[in-house]
Amino acid sequence: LKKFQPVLPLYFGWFVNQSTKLEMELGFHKILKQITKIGSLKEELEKFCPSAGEGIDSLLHRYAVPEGPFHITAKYNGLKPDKSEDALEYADKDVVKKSLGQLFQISIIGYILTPSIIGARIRLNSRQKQLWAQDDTEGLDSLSNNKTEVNLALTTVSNKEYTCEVSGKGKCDTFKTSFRPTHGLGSRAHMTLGCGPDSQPVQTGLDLVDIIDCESKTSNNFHYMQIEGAKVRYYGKGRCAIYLEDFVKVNTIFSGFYV
Ligand code: ACK
Repeated sequence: LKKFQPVLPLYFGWFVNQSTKLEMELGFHKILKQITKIGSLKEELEKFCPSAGEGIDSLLHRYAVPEGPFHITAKYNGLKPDKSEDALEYADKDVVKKSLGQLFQISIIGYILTPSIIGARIRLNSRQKQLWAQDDTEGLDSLSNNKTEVNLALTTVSNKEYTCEVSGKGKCDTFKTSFRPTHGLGSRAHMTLGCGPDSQPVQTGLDLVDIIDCESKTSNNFHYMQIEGAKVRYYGKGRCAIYLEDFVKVNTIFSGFYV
């Protein structure tokens, strides 16, 4: 019998439908709206994302929504997937074949905002991690040389007193416990929600690796800002991490994206 070769996609991943995409946009707009009201954070962001301080509309204006459905890339094959042993091997895995077309509930645990991208941060469960084949440490080597720079940025920022108009608390609080919501396998999982000038969606994963690196280098007493439903930390150089108090669950379909 002739064995048919699978037709390989540009990438495999979990996809949300159009109505979920719209709901997600509303959800993160609500969060961003609060962020643009945090006094000194606004000033800090303005340095790295010009006009971000003018409010949500100008902030959103900076970031183009990527074409196509919101998705979490589980395995990127590239433009010549048929030439890639690695892509063929992945497509041939039992867990992949069984999962295609199936429904998965995914947890959004927060958002990241950097001068290059806006992304939703995902926590994968153990079944979802079996499908995960992205590099969680890409770019880390160059980041570890930056240790001093990151610490410096953190110190400078944590010495500031942030005024938070939204919660009305006046000052920021400090975390009492270690704060590493995801690390290790699957920690790069994300959905790209927006791309800044000259930036591509692939940057979201790299910026998330960078933010996780900042989390690992931060003391437990590093400041955060409280907004409604989330905590916000600023890691310098225009990098913000938003930690949702209640995770958002979204339904996705595991599939391939073809070009
Ligand atoms: O936001 P993303 O995960 O980042 O979704 C898109 C998707 O594949 C289609 O472009 C991701 N992507 C692009 N290039 C790469 C790459 N070299 N490594 C990993 N993921 C990539 C991109």
